[in-house]
Amino acid sequence: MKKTFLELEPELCNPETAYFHILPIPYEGTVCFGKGTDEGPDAILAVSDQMEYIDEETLYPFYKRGVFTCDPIPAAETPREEMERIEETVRRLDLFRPDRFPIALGGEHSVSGPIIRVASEKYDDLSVLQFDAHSDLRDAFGPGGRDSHASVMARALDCVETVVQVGIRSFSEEDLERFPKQVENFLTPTMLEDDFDGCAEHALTRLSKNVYITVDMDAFDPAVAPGVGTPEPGGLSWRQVVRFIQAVVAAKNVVGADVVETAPLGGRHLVTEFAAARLVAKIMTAVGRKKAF
Ligand SMILES: [Mn+2]
Repeated sequence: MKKTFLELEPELCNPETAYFHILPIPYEGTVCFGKGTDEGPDAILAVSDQMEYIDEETLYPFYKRGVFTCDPIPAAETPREEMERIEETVRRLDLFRPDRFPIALGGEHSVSGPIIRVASEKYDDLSVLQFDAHSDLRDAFGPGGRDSHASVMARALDCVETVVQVGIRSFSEEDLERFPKQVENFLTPTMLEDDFDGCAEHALTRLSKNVYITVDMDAFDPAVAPGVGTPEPGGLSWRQVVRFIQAVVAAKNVVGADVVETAPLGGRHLVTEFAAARLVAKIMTAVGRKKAF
């Protein structure tokens, strides 16, 4: 049977009336090191109904706006075909309709590229807020070329003017040469530790009115999310990421999000998929409380 986020009663997962649309994208085609992100969406859906359905900070019942889980996008043969398939699906399902809020579940990070492309056509003045250990700014990398997971923010910058990158602690010389100004949009874990409010304020001045959020689970410290392909020490805490998202949702019009790069460790090591599912619930809470209708 098809897995759905929260396994809700039929009236709460009607695609016509549900506000939140979960889009599982179990794709891994360009990853050259730690593998398993294609199992991420299923693992997140499988643990989602083990959460409580009420937010502990706000007492907001985030499920009540309705949550529809779309059919997973079947993986394509080549990275290019996959990107086209995602773009076509997001368009066909009309996921950026004003009365819908899409949350995609990856899958490797390249899947965000075509979603951001569609969002940038729907919304003028779109910027991207990325949580990630890696800047992902290479113009092309490895087997995926320009559609590599390591190039996804270069692809985002093809469509939007600004990408603010939070949690960054791994980038190449080439990134800095190609995007010399981008360093002003890097907010490293050290910067957040020293001055969280200053960092959030800086992000708000950089981001435009409409914002798309992409979360690579390796932005978190590996203690929070160990099941990722390329773990990097010294990452963000749970509360830093949640508070940052809450601050941006409060100040901007957040139009959609994705949570990618969960690579389940298997067995009883469910920490990462639980963190991803809870993060989706935190995003739903922040967005759902603000956009009351
Ligand atoms: Mn990434």
